[in-house]
Amino acid sequence: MNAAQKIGASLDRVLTMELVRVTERAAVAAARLRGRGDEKAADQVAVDAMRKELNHLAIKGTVVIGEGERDEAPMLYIGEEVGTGKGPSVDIALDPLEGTTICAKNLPNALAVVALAEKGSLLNAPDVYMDKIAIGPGYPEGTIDIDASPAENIASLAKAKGVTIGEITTCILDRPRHAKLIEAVRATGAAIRLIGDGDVAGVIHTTDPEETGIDLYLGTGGAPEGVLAAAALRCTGGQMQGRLILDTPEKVARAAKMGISDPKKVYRTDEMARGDVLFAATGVTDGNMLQGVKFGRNYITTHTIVLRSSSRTVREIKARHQDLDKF
Ligand code: VTB
Repeated sequence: MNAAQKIGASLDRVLTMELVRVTERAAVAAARLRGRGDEKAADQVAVDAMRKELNHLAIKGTVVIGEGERDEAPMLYIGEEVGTGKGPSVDIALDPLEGTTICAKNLPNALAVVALAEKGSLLNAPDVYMDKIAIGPGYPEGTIDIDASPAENIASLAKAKGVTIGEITTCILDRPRHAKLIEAVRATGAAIRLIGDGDVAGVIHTTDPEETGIDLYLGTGGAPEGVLAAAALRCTGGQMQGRLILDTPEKVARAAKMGISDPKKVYRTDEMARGDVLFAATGVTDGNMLQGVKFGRNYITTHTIVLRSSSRTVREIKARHQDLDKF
């Protein structure tokens, strides 16, 4: 066993379940502020809760995808060290509340999300947009191509799945910048699920089309969210491609500082999330894959998906929490 494998083994064994607590705690905190119309407050409580729980983990963790640069994010900023400091050195990508607006409006698919990987194995993406395309597992390599047209990608996917184009559903963020994309997809006869926010969930939904009804994710969203989604796909076996949108000299320079020398590079799933990866997401609001937090009379229930790349195990954990003082 080499050093990397050793780290991998301990990542799996010790941390898979521990990671569940991290997203559970953040999700419950955010869920208390569902539907209140206050995005910032919901995000803040999720950040606090996630940070507290992360600091209980026996890791020497560094946040590489977080709430922002140190000067703009007081907590869980990029570069912040988390964990007890005793344990494997790992990189962490997180979004304590993915879909702050969804949570504030109590609409579907807000999540608390975290990914953990061997040091140096997550793409350190700047907070810019990323063009994304993703499908779930089970399709031949090359079924999709970020440089092909929507019509070509949809036809290729329909063929690989053995269905008609009209039976394919794509997921796209509802944004004016996607007007042409939406038009092009509709022209093919495929269906679109337009989402207001939450493209981490959108990409992950492609991994289980029978459950979620989503076959293909298309469009431009946050690059940090792209890396988080890629971490999930690394664990389940889907295919994702992403290209950073570095459309100003300032963005090119910012990316260069983070080690990105080719501004036009297409990143594949395992270039955004390499090595041994763990991923957890807990539903904040009810969604297509995960139920939201429920507040019972004497308990709270949470629904979490936890994934690990080395075994491709997909665990769904429905937890009933009775020690309410903890939350
Ligand atoms: C997406 C989505 C997020 O940002 O990445 C999106 O996953 C992209 O940015 O939930 P715009 O909102 O500017 O389009 C969010 O909607 C919010 O962070």
